[in-house]
Amino acid sequence: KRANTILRQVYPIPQQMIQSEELIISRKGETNWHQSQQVAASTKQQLKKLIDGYNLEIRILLGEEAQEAYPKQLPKVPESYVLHVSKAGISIAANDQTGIFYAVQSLRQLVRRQAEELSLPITDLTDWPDVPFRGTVEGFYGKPWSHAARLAQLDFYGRNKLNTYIYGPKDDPYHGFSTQWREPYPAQKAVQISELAEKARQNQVNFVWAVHPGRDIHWTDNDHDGLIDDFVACLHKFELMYKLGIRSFAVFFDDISGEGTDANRQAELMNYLNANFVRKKPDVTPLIMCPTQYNRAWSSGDYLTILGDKLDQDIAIMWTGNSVCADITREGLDWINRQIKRKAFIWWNWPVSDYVRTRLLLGPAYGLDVNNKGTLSGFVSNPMDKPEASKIGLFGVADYCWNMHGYKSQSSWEAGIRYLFPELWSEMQLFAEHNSDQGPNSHGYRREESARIQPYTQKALAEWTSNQRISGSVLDTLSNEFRTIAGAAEILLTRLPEINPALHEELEYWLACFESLGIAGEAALQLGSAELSEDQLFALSNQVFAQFRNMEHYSFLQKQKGAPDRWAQGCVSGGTVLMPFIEQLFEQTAPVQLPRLTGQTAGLPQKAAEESYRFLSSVKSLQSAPVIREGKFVRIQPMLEVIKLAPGDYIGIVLPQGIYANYIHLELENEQACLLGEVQVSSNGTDWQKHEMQCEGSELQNRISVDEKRRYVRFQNKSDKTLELKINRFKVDIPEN
Ligand code: LOG
Repeated sequence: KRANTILRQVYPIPQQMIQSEELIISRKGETNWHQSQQVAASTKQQLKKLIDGYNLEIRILLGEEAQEAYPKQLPKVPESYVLHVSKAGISIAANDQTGIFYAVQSLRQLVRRQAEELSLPITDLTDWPDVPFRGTVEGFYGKPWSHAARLAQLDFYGRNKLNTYIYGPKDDPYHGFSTQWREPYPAQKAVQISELAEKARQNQVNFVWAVHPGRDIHWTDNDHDGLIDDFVACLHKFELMYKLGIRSFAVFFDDISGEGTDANRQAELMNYLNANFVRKKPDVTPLIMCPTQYNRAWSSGDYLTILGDKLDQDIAIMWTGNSVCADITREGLDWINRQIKRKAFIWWNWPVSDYVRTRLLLGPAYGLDVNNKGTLSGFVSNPMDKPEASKIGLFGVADYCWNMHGYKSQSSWEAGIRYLFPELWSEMQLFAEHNSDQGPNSHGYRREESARIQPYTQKALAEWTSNQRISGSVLDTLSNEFRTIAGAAEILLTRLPEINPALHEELEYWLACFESLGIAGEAALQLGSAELSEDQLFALSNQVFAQFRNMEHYSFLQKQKGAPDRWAQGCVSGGTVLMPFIEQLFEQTAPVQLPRLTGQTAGLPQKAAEESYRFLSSVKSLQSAPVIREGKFVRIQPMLEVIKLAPGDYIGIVLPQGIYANYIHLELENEQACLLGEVQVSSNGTDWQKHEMQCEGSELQNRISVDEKRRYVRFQNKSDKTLELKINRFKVDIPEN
């Protein structure tokens, strides 16, 4: 038996595929179509574009006829298909329209079209998905995707065999995370939603519209008609969305506190919608809900088991894993499935970056157990607010969900980049490789970054420390890397505006930083290397300083772009390995080299002693939350989720030696924050004093004299109950310089 040589790979990697020699089909003659049943017009159109006009037989078998033709080969599961290419022609067989559509997506990757001939390998392909519902949940905080971006996503999903798009951007008021969930969409938005629903249909994608009522929901009956008003309001909103063409629905209860979090009531609402809406409309797919306790770290009491027992069996329950942002393990799935008495529907919080907005998450999708098949009902990924850049990660998600045992994160990532950026793949791959980690964050979720080069950066620093010299091979490797980075960034900045303007718009300042990083890195390495004249020293150190100032400037521009979003942040490129490397190298080489120059001082602008501003909390799970200094403001990076402070628990900020607070401003999104807790200050971190605040709703603020020398500021729960709140703002002002 000959080994199965794959002439052309197909993504997502098929379950079973055998290929032999290449077949050449000439243009002379005509295409003979045989089909048993009506194939969806949009699918047929795509197929025609691929093969029409070439001399071949094409046979399409759907439903029963497909089973009759391939009784053993075609799996009896939705979306499966058989694609057979032989000298006699092409046969496609599937149980349903989606299967036919997917066969066409695979065929597209097999054919090479030339003017006079078509070439494709002789192929025997049998395929089916490991996860029934696969796709994305637009569920992040921050600027929602644009209409054009969503249309492009839906085409991308179709091509990559993703069948689910859940619409739930936190910042769409009509989705409802504000209080407008009951209201209909304005006319223009409504038209766009209809367009998206239609685009989704053409791509065999379920467009799931989600409502987020829990921040302002009342389980009461004001009309005393025996019906809870907000149950009716929710059903009414679904009816409106149905009229716009939506056939799949979800209800989200994440990141809320108070009345809305009651598991019994949530289950009653879901079952009500199921009975009075979903089951009454034959063309509506089963409901999905996102619970309030949506991850294991936050689960407590009987919340999950109440849902498990009470929620109708055909309603899916979403789950982010062992914590908010986490790998998806088999052990974790087995645990939650026992609680909810059904297979969890995974909401994977990657590559979402709303909690680390200076970073890009462009690396491979990994941390997904290949033995999860059969234990989950769906898998959707929450992406970045950058739709084009998110496709890198989503390509991997599609591949994993389709065929877990065939999934290899690294090769899938590389294939995805080649598929997405055929003309610029090597530059994009380099950029992605160095822009993949979240950096320190409150969820403690991290990804590999610059793993290929890190051994060299470590070696360089170690060598410099021990003998103030970096060996030739290490130096060459690193110099070459930084030079390639600067070159790649320049190419991307020049060519993307034409090749992929949407991606350019998303990434321009990160790319600009990447170029500066490359130039700074090369200069810093030279500074630490050979015998240099004073002129050379001067030029090189100036170069490093200049590039760091550039990066600060790009970061500032990126931040402006995000305005007026109060969470707007700048940008960092290579923030985990490359930036720290340049900083450390410079810090070590500068004291040795620079004293030869008069008037030069060490210390890079961006460094600005960030580490010395610290977060302070008695809550263990929060302790990795970053504190950021920007000019005269020092603030805790806003947290998106509801946090729980037990009696006596606190959160706060520590300032560095010799820097004292002169203003305190908190916004804790809990009307009772001021009543139930207090702001305290300290000079030594041990003796605390209450500081009077002016309170207005959930906002607390007041001045504090620098003469009091307060380096420590915290908010403590003084009540005897757990206090739920959100840190929308926790800011301490310090004197400017
Ligand atoms: C939110 C989500 C957000 C994500 C990452 C869920 C179910 N809800 O902590 O909207 O994008 O985490 O920040 C969440 O994950 N809250």
